[in-house]
Amino acid sequence: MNADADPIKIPGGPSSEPPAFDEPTTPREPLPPKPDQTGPDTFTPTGAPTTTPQDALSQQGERLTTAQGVPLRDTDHSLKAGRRGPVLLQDHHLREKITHFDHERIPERVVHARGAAAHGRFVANGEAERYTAAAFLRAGATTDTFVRFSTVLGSRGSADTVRDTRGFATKFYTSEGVFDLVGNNIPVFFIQDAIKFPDIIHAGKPHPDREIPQAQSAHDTFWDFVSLHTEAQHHTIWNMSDRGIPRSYRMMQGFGIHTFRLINAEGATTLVKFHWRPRLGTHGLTWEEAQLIAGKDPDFHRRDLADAIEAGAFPEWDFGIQVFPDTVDQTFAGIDLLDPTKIVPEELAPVKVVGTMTLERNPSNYFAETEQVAFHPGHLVPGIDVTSDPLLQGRLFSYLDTQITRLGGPNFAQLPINRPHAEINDMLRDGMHQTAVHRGVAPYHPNSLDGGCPFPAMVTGREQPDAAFTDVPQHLPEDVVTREQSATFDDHFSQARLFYRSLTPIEQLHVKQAYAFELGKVYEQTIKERQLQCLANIDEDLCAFVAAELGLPAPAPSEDVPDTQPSPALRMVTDVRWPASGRMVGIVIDDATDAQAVASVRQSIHAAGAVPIVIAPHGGEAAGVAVQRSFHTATSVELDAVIVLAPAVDQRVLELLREAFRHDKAIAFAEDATALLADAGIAPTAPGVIVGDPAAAADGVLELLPAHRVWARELV
Ligand code: HDE
Repeated sequence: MNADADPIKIPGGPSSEPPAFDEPTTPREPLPPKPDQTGPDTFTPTGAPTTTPQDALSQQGERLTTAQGVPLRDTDHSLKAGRRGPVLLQDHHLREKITHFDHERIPERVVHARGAAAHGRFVANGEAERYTAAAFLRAGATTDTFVRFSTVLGSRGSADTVRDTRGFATKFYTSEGVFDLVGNNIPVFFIQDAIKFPDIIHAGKPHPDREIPQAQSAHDTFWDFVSLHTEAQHHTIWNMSDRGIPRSYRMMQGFGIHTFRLINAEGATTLVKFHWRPRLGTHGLTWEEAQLIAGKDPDFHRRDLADAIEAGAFPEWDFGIQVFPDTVDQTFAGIDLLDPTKIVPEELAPVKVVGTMTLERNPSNYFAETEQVAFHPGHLVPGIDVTSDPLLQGRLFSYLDTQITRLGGPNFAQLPINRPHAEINDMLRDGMHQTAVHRGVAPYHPNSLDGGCPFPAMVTGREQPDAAFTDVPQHLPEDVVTREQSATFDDHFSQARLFYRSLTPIEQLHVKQAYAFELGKVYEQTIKERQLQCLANIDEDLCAFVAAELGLPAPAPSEDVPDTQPSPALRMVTDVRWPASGRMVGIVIDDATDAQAVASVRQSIHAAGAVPIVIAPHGGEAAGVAVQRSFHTATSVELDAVIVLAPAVDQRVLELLREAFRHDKAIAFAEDATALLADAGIAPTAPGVIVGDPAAAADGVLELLPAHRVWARELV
C-alpha cells in the first residue's frame, strides 16, 4: 500500500497535493494550503469583519506578473546587450526582483527570536465572571487566539531543544479588543526590575567578542551575572530542571508570572496570577536527548507542534487563575505579590480553571503570521489591569517600542495577524505602511467638524454593549521618588530551595546534573566558586554533588535561609497518566516481517492517538506499508517508544535501541527480535522492556506511554 492509499496519514508533507514528476506545462491557480493550515481571519485594518476569503490575501491567478500585476514572459534571464553581453540597467524586472529580495529580512526579535505558532480557540467556563468584567471570560464566550511559543536566547535559526526558558504568548482577539498574555513556561523571572533586563540578556546572549555560544546558558557571562545578581537564582534553578528542556510545546505549562488586577462589573478588584495547564501534562526531554536533537532535528518543537495539529491531535490547555485579595500591602501568605521572582504555591492558593484553549490550525505562512505577530503586555481589555510589579511596568514600555524597529513603523497593528476583531476608532493617523483609508477631517478630540466623533465610551448617553477600559484608582504606598526596592524583595534563596526540595529524587538528580554540566562549561574558576556559594544557600546536598563534579570544595552556606513547606504541585514526575496523543512510536520492520502484524500494530498505535512511524532497512515500501524512515534516517530521539518486529541486527538499529533505553523509553520486541536485546545489551527483564507477540508489544507500549517515561529505569 503506498502512502496515498493508506488511511493512516503521517503528517509533515510539504504540500496539499503530490508534485508531478515532470515540470508542469499547464498553468493553474496557486494550490490552496494544506487542510490543517489557515491564515488570519480577514478583518479590515480598522477591525471590521469582511467576507473576503483568506486566499484573496495570497497570490492570485496562474500567470507570473511583476509586483504591479504586469504579466511576464521570462524570469530566468536578465536583459543583456547580446547573449554574452553586460546586463542593462533598464531591466526593471531584474531590479524589482533583486531589490525586493534584498529587503526580505526584518530584524529578528531581540529576545524570543526563535518561535513557532498556531491558531486556536478559547472557550470560557464563566468561573472568572465574579472577578472580572472581561467579556471573553463570560460563560460560553468563544474567542479566537493565536499562540507563539519560543526560546529566549537563541537567534531565529537556532535549535529548539536548548536549555532555556520558553515563551508562551497568547493573543486573544476578543470582542472588546485584543488581550495579550505574554508569558513563559516558568512562573518566575530572573530579575525584579525591568531596568536589569538588558543586563541579564547581554549576559545570556553569546559573548560579544566571538559571538559564541549560540542559544546556551552554559557559559561564563551567564553564570557570572546570575551568581552576582542572586535574585536570578530562583529562575535559574527552574531552567536547570527538566522544565528547561520541554518534550514539546504541547507539554508545557504557561504562566503570566506577574500579578495582574481583575475588576468585576461592580468595580471590585482582585489580584491574580494566570496559569496555562496542558491537558497532555508537563514533560521534559532528557539532557542527552535534547543535545542529540539539537543536531539531528533542530526544528523538533516546531515540527512536533505542526505535525500534531496536522494529525488532528489538537493541543489543549486549561486556563486558570490564582486569586488573592487586593490588599494595601499586596502580599499573600507573606509572599510579596509584586515580586516576579516569587511563586505562590498552589497548595496555598489553588488554581481555578476559567476556560480552555485548543490549538487547531497551523499558520499558512510563517513570516506573515508567526514572525509578524506583535505581542504587548499592555494590550489589555476592560476587566484586566496591571499592577506595580516593577518588571511588568518596564515591559509596558518595551513591547511597543521594539515593534517600531522590528516591524518598520507604528502601524504594525494593521498587519493581518495583529488586526483586532473589534471596531477601531483610535484617531491615530498616517505613518509608515498605513493601510487604512480613513475618512473625516477631524482626527482630534474635541471636534465639531466630524460631529464630535469618535466619542469617549460611556459618555454618549447611548447604551454601550461593553464597558470601557477603566484605570482603577490606586493609592501610592509612599510619597518619595527613589531608586530603591522594597525590603520584601530581598529574599533570593528560600523559593529556590522550595523548588528544589519539592521535586522527586529523579528530578533532583537531573537538576544536579544540569548544574554540573553548565558550570563544567564555564572557564573561570572564580565564577564556579561563586555559583557554588549560591547553591550552598539553596541546598547543601545539591552543592556537594555539583562541587564534586567540578572538583572543587563545597562551601558552607553564607546565609540563613528559611525553610518552607514543599509544594508537590511543582513536580513533573507524578503518578498521573497522560494521553498519548501525538506521541511518536517507531515500528522497526524488514521485508520479511508479517504484513498482518505490521498492520495491526500500526492500527493500535494510531487508534490510541499516537503516530506510527515505520522504520525499515530501506525507503519505499516494506511489509505492505509505506516506510517513513530507513535505518539510515531513523533516530531514537524523535520517538517516544519503539516496537521491534524484525530480527534486524543492524548497528544503526542497535544504537537506536540503546539510546531509547538510556532515555527511559518503552521498548517492545516481538519474540523473533529477542536476539537483538542481547546485542543491544538490554536485559529483557529491565523495566519498560516488553517481549511478546505483536499485539502484546503494542499493548505494552501503550500501557507505558501515559507515564511519559519508564522512570523506574533511573531508580535501579
Ligand atoms: Fe519579554 N520581550 N521582556 N518577557 N517576552 C519580548 O518583545 C522585555 C519578560 C516574553 O512571541 C520583546 O516583541 C523586557 C517576562 C515573550 O513575539 C521585547 C522585559 C516575560 C516574548 C521584550 C521582559 C516575557 C517576549 C522582544 C523585562 C514572561 C515573545 C520582541 C521587563 C512573563 C513574544 C518583542 C513573541 C518578547 C522585552 C521580560 C515574555 C524586547 C524589557 C517577565 C513570551 O519587547
